Amino acid sequence: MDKKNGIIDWPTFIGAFVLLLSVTVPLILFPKQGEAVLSMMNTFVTGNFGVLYLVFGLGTLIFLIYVAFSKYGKIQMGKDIKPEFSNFSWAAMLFCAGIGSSVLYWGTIEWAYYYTSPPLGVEPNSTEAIQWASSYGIFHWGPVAWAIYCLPALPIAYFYYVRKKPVLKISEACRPLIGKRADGPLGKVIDILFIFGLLGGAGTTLALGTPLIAAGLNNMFGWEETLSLKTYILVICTVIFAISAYSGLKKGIRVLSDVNLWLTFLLLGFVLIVGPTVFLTETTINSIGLIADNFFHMATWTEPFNNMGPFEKTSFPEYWTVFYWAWWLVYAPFIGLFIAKISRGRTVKQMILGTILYGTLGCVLYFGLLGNYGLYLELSGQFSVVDVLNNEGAPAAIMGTLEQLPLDWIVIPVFIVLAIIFLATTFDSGSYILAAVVQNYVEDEPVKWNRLFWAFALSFLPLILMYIGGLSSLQTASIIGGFPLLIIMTMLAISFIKAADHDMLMAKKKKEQKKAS
Ligand code: NM2
Repeated sequence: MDKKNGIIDWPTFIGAFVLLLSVTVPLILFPKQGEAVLSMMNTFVTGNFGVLYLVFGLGTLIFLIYVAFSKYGKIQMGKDIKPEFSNFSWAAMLFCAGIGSSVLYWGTIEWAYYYTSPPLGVEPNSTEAIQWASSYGIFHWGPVAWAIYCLPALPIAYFYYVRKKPVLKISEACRPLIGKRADGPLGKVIDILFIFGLLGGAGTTLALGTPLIAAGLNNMFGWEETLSLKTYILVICTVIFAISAYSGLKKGIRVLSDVNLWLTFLLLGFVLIVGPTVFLTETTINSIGLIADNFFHMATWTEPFNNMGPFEKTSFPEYWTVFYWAWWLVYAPFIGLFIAKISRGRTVKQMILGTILYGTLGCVLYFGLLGNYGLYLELSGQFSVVDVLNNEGAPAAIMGTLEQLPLDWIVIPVFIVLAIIFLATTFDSGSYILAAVVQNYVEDEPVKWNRLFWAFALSFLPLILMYIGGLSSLQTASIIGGFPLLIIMTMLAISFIKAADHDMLMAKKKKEQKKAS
């Protein structure tokens, strides 16, 4: 541990903050032009490099499956120790950490976007579009997504438990590849880009989640959904978290996470029972089959012939699949740290298969129940989600869907409490890791003022994004933030293999020496 330079790693701290300001200040000063520039950047990156994100996503899944079943799969995170948590707690923690308020949002409404603007050249609002509508959401929250989450967990857990070197910096996890340069400018650049990515991803999350909560409060109390209401919501979520962090209530957020897990079970179970149970289960199973059948096609669909001959351009891959992979990417190193931490005693194979299977399963439940309930309302003619989506926007359509449930006056508050807790936990874990990365060493926990600083910094970008408005601006935050992560994640994967190979070779040599002597 580098104690001689003081606790705060100022170059990384200032570098990351300046990068944040250099993005946010121009957006505040010139919102109109800002929106145009964001949309240009979005089109440029997704249009020219979209294929990289897709290749990266599929490549990650294939790589991890190979690792799981190769000699690396047998590596245990800490020799001969029993896994610290039961499978159930491990899966629950993994899921809660990886998922935030966005699953409430997209789980309920994603299908409606795909129904009206479907992928794969399908006719909008057609019977075929219905099938893809209920499947594509699950795909975007499925095995590729969770593989992206799992990748950084491998090197990090390896250093934690096998080499017994706790890493809280991404640059540190790249050390086997970049050597001493991890301590120099290259290491700082990696950490700054990671922070930048996380700020972008959290920006997307918070700028989506806040209007959802505002819509819920509007539904419950009739409050107008103004920008100031949304600002209050962001501030209150930060304060809830700040109080629990500052008063040393370490358990606070843990308790909130548990509450969230049970409320989720309650909500989803309720929808399954009082909703159209048979429709929900049949549609979900049908979607799983459809995805299984078309997995590679979906993962590689780049819409190559857009606007050529008879082909019309939909930009579906750029708008959705690329955006999603980018969004999972920016969160990945940070969730990777968490997955690593809870995986003591597990083997690499268990970590990989567990993350992909349990993570996907959790998302299938949300999308299968909440999303397909909305689809049911639409198809049965009971309530047109699509109309409300087109006329009043997604938060209103989500509330409209929930209003159709019996006891909606309880369901909506539960849903909103879930979203608020999810937002507070995003602030909690996000600020923890941002603060840790800008410190030279961490004693027990990152310094408090540092943590609070990043908690407030986390709300800059979403505030501005909400002010500018538009789904595409929100998506751009993750897409741009995710771009450097494509390289950093590849470095992490190579680091893991290099470190494991090196240690295996050493172990073999040692054994041979012992035999010889
Ligand atoms: N992911 C899962 O906003 C959230 O729910 C946090 C978002 C990457 C799409 C994660």
